[in-house]
Amino acid sequence: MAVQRTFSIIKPDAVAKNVIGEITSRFEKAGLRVVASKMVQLSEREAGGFYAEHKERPFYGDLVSFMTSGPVIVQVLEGEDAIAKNRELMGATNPKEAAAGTIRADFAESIDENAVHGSDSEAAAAREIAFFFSSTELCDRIR
Ligand code: IDP
Repeated sequence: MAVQRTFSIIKPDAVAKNVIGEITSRFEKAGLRVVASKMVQLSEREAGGFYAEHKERPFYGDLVSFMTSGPVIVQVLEGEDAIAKNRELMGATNPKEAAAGTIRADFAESIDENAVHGSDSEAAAAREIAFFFSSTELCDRIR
């Protein structure tokens, strides 16, 4: 299995709940390593651009206002099969359907406030990492 990088957001609901460390700890325990991390307050323009693929969906406006409602932690995670591994740790989009023990089952309240984002493909990971991080903010070869 190849070493990959994936992009993660700890969303405003989880930051407000003070579970940044608990969520990051799940990444680490699963063998993923944080290679970039920062707290940011997204503007409407940034949140809207990040979720542009959902522009026509009925929940787009609510999603943008939720994502700008408070600070988020954006991270790049690295490890074997990182994209799929992170999606597995996150659980289903709707926390009510998320498997027991997943981040969304344990920390999220609803489909629109669901604690975390994670890239769903290599193309998405590359686009999303570049959206938030410059190359000098990504740490290589942490051993
Ligand atoms: P994902 O975050 O599990 O990859 P996506 O389908 O890419 O799910 O949706 C992006 C985000 O949009 C979700 O995490 C959730 O916050 C929000 N969302 C998706 N579907 C709905 C919905 O039906 N109602 C409200 N919000 C939704």
